[in-house]
Amino acid sequence: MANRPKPDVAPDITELGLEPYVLDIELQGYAVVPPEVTGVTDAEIDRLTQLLLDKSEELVGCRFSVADGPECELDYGNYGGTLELFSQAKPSQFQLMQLCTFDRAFRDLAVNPVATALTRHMIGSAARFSSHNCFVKWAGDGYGESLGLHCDQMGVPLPWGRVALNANCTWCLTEYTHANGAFACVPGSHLRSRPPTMPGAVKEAIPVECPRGSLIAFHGQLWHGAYPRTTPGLRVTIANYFRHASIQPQDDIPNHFPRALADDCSDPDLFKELAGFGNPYQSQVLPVPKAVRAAS
Ligand SMILES: O=C(O)CCC(=O)C(=O)O
Ligand SMILES: [Fe+2]
Repeated sequence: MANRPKPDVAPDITELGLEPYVLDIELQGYAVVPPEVTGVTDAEIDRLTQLLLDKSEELVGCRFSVADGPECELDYGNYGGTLELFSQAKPSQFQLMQLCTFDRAFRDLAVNPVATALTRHMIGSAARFSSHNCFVKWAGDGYGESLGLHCDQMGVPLPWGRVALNANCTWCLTEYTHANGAFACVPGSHLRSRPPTMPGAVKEAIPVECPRGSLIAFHGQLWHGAYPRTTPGLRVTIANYFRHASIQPQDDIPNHFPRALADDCSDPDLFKELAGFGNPYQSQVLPVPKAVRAAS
């Protein structure tokens, strides 16, 4: 039909067949994208997981396995956690940070075409990296009764508009079930333009259950958290966190990320753009006029 209106999405959304996920993001505030669509293979998920388990062992000092969890009891001392503080829950996870400095596999994931197309749908062409983190979680209190419900955009003052100022690409390296400690969210809450109201939000929350390798892409205004893990073993997650260029990054990637590493990935140009390297005004970027003196 000659006059059929064009859908209001970028060409890469159409080319990658992502319209159903865009619709989910628009209506529910999140989309669960299966590995067949993201193109991330089973072997790649295995390798990412093993790298993270090895790094965990290096930092914590005991072995970790997806099936059995940490080999030892873990002691956090007086550390109370982050989202755990909402309910005074005892932390049963830790985060590994700056993943893109560890190995090329994490940089390739950071520029995954499906994840970045969905992120740009939410934030626009001003999308930039904020931080790249891993969550390693075992059986325990999780975030407690509050489920740690929050919005990733909560640092931005109200009123919030419809453009996401943060977006999150959560890669589930292990299967997500309610009992395994799945992501929790209130579908459609990104349309309420405000942070969660407690404790009512907990009753509205649902577990997002999905197979290993899935991507959960979600809007910075979605009310979300996670359920405690009640089964043995580990939930291993990569959270690639994006921001609008007007928002401060969690990790100062523009100034501190080693630039040579950015060239070593599947899409260096995209990595550098999302990293936000080369901000102007950090040197005398604009010329100054020259004084012209009359010859004496
Ligand atoms: O523990 C989780 O799954 C949620 C973590 C979270 O809030 C986030 O990645 O923004
Ligand atoms: Fe979050």
